[in-house]
Amino acid sequence: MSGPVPLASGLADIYEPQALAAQATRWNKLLARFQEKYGHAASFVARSPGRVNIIGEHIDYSLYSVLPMAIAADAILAVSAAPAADPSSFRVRIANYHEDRFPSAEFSVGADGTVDIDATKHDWVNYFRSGLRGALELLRKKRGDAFHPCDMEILMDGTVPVGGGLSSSAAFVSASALAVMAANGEDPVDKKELTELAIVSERAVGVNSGGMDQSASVFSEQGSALYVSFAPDLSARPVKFPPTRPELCFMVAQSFVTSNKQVSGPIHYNLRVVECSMAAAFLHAKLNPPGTELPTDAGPLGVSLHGFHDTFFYHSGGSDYAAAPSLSKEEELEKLLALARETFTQEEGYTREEVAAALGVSVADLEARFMSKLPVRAERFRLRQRAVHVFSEALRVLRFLTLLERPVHTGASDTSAYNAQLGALMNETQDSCRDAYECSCPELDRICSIARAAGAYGSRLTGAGWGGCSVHLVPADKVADVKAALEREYYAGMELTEEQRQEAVVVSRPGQGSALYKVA
Ligand code: NG1
Ligand code: MG
Repeated sequence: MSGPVPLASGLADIYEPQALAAQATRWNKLLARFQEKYGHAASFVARSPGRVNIIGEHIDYSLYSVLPMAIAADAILAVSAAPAADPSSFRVRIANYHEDRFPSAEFSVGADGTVDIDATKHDWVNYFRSGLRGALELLRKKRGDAFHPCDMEILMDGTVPVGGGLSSSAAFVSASALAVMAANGEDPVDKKELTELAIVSERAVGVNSGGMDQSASVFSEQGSALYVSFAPDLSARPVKFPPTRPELCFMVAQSFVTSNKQVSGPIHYNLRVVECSMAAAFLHAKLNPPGTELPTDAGPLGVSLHGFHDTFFYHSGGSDYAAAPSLSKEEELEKLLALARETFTQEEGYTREEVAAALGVSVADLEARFMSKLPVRAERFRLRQRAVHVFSEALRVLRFLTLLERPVHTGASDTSAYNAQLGALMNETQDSCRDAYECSCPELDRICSIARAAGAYGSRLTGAGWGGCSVHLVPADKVADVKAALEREYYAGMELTEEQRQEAVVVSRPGQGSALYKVA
């Protein structure tokens, strides 16, 4: 990331022209409140946005590529920093613009530099603490033991709805880490380092997540979706949607079904992570001679691999399915999909005993390996469905990308057929999420069918699911119809606040990723 950009010129690069005036007011209010609160001006603002995932659901933690985009809603942190007053510690004062909902906090971090986080308590400041912890670890690694962090004063404002599936958490953690790095003189901030630390940091407060949200929040460029890859290394590249007729819009619709990963995580999300890891080990055992070591810690970012990818492409010895260099990624995935269908014959799932037997280990070993870090309550593990979802979803991402990068419609006056192909892939994702991965819910299913009937090419849940948000690929001339249909057939019967009604359905354009803005 290049150095901070001046505030005034910076805002026009982030927000759409029609939102600019309101956003300038919001930023100015934040800075004025900062001055009022702390008695001096902020020196910079760290910003990171939320995201919506276009395609590639629940495959980031299996290290398959995904295609999200940043949205305009964001977390902004006004910051000032000064050399620590106490030579053996440093102090943080943090407040939220919406103080009534998010109370202020003040804490010191001692000489050992340990930032305590109590993940069992719901506290908005935890997200800052996790970004702080990650940034400090990185800075200490880069600068050695002599590094002494500054005192910091912070005022935060977030516009990403909390718990709404648009990654308010990744926006806040990434903006926090960026703020801490900048406050301690890191200039420029390396986007890859920032993303990697935000991914690891967020695990301290949430679930055992993949890295899609943080990548989208940090790396995105305005006007482009982001193709994010996790293996063999984290990388991201912007991908533009080609011009189409009719023009394409993304609509994001809330279900207002709350999916609180911190409450239901042990049941839902973390169980999926465990099921994917077990499916990978199961397939690995089938593909390799007995006694072949299961891959451990093969994932990026120094944490354990939870998914499939490395199992086959880096570790499988001599099997038909091992990556032959001549196979394209699509061909590899097609083979894996066929293998999963042929291997996992039990629709009803597998018991611990059955999985242990297939792996040639005891149930105690199985539990120690897969279930000791994360609480798991399931009796049966639906390995067939999870594996089929992951491989087919990874394929859909590649197909979607191919469509975007090699559009077949050049010169056509009407690209409806092309648009519909993109939409069909999103619809298949929704079917797979509903039936195979079981991460949808009746409300999300309903929203998708209402939107499709009103003219959306493609409609699906976005993010973890089990509630939260949906994303729709809609021709520009049908945006009003889709909105009206959702209002009439879904939201009308609900009791919503004015704010909720406002943000229930929005048109989102690919937005700008993390950056720093100089105040003076
Ligand atoms: P949400 O719940 O929408 O923030 C989660 C994970 C992602 C990804 C998606 C499913 C976190 C922070 N993020 O997104 O990494 O796995 O689910 O595709 O938990
Ligand atoms: Mg989140």
